[in-house]
Amino acid sequence: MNDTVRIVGAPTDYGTNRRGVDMGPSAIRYADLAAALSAIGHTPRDHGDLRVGRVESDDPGRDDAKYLAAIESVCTRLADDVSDALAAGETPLVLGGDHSVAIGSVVGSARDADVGVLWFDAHGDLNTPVTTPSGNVHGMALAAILGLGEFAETPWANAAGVDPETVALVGVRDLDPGEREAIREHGIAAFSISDIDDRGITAVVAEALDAACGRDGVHVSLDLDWLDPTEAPGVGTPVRGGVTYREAHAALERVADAAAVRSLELVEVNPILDDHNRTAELAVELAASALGKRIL
Ligand code: 4U7
Ligand code: MN
Ligand code: MN
Ligand code: MN
Repeated sequence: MNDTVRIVGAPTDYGTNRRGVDMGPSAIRYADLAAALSAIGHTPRDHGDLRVGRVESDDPGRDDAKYLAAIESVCTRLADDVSDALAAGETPLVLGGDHSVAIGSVVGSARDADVGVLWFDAHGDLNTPVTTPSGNVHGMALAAILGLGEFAETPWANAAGVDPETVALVGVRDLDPGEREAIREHGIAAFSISDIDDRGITAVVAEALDAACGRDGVHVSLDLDWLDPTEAPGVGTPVRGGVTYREAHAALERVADAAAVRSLELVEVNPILDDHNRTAELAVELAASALGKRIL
């Protein structure tokens, strides 16, 4: 783990139909992210936010992958920032924004490197423009990263070159039919919330790490809707029955123990829907756990 953490805000809401997730980076900073990183011995370097256009004045372009052109513009720039951070010996910490920003994070993290992906989410984010029920690209982010469906012809997205066999979904509980098929067809390791019920979070995370660790480590993508909505109400697509506060910390502590975190992102925090910034505060706490915070 590097000591310097480069914070990059990607304030998008192009990938979702609920407005407000573009304020995620501000809310997470306001929840004292920098202080939390300093307290555990890291040096935070805040690079500010990427410039992102306003969804209200942009054209969605197509119904089956809305605002894909705008998302390309953000993700291409984000990928460069993430790979610059790594080249400078810093650990990238990306603040979303909706989950479509993961395309940029992973493309940047995997540039000239062998990287796996740990996807902590209620959802699979494995839809393609053919299978999507919504047209929202945040539900297609992982499919884009893996070059599934038409994303095979979307060079900026599948530049990641991540092997589906080094991806693990942890705690999924809301999958669409096309996503189940993608998991089976491409051999993606998927651990559902019932696997966590049966075997416990630490056993599941150990297996997910085994599946997802590339030679150069792992990109950790944390969608706050992974947690139960009682803990994380400030998200656009809440799903009941999520992981608990302690399960979430335990998971990220184990990931930190594996000393494998190459890059990290916190996405889908929506301050408009939140309860006094509770979800942003939780995001900060979980980032600290993933970056080495210990109780003793
Ligand atoms: B998130 C959904 F249909 N699967 O594709 C879709 F249920 O980044 C939700 O995980 C996607 O929050 C949620 O629109 C995307 C829907
Ligand atoms: Mn997601
Ligand atoms: Mn989700
Ligand atoms: Mn969501």
